[in-house]
Amino acid sequence: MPIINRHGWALPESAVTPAGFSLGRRRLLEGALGGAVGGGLLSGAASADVPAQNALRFDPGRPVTPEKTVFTYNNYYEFGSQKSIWRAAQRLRLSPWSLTIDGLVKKPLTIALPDLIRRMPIEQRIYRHRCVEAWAMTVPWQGFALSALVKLAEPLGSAKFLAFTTVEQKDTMPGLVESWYPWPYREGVTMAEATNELAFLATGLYGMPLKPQNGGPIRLVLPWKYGFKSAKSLIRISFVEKQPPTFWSFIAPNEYGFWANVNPAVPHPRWSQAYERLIGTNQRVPTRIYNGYGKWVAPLYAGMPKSIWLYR
Ligand SMILES: Nc1nc2c(c(=O)[nH]1)N[C@H]1C(S)=C(S)[C@@H](COP(=O)(O)O)O[C@H]1N2
Ligand SMILES: [Mo]
Repeated sequence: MPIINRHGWALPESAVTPAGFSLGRRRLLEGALGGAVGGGLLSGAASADVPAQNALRFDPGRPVTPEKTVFTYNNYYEFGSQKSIWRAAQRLRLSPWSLTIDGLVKKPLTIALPDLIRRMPIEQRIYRHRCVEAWAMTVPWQGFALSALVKLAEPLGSAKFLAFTTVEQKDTMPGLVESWYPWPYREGVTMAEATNELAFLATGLYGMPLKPQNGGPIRLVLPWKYGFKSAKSLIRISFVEKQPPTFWSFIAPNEYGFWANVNPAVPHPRWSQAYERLIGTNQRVPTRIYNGYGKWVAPLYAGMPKSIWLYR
């Protein structure tokens, strides 16, 4: 993504896109839960109606990208800067895994991932994904609303932002030796963004546990923002008072600012954002403001300039 304008879209245009993709409820829950628990849970984990309702409310309006494509075309700099890091990423240890929730909260917590998943209302969300490099996909996540985790943490009134931290496994992540990068990978959102109903924590993908290359076992998904905001393989979510520093804004603040809302009218300093390329079909389509999610998120930025994604 980064400093050199490297368009990594050399992808075999093999896969046929499955239209009308949908997952059964059992498969969706199994994906989220990593198959770690038995069937007894399936009846109790979430209201059966929620996934169906959200599948309609968040209809991506275009076919889901083939899973092979989503599994093999990735950005995950801890494993290298090529799109083909999926093989290297298989070394990531996904278990045991725990997530720490701390900072300005009434209920700080370090919780094993399977326990967290059991407590959260698991559902499926099919979201458009838009990378700042001007490529896009359509991705069926399983997981839970970030707002459910905020509720669990009971933030204090002084908490204004959430800061996300990605795991650093020095022995499995060759990219960490690139010492000019400010590891660990960090991201952040405002409290209002975190509690917006679109903000999501994914633990599954295509009804399977989230794979390492896609940010397993748990990652952020913010579909109205450029993909770099959606930090992978989270180990910590801290509630803080001040806008937290972020990985990419440290490297290139005028290219990858804190807000990073998808906006076709604001070019990246080195390329246009007016169009995007759908990975898998190669189709070139116009980019939409907030990646087409303005109905949900535009009010969050009322009064801020339309050139918002550059603003720090
Ligand atoms: N920890 C971490 N998270 C990350 C990245 C990364 O390099 N490291 N890349 C980001 C970028 S630029 C994009 S486009 C998405 C890609 O997610 P995907 O590979 O699952 O499509 O992850 C984001 N999250
Ligand atoms: Mo990206």
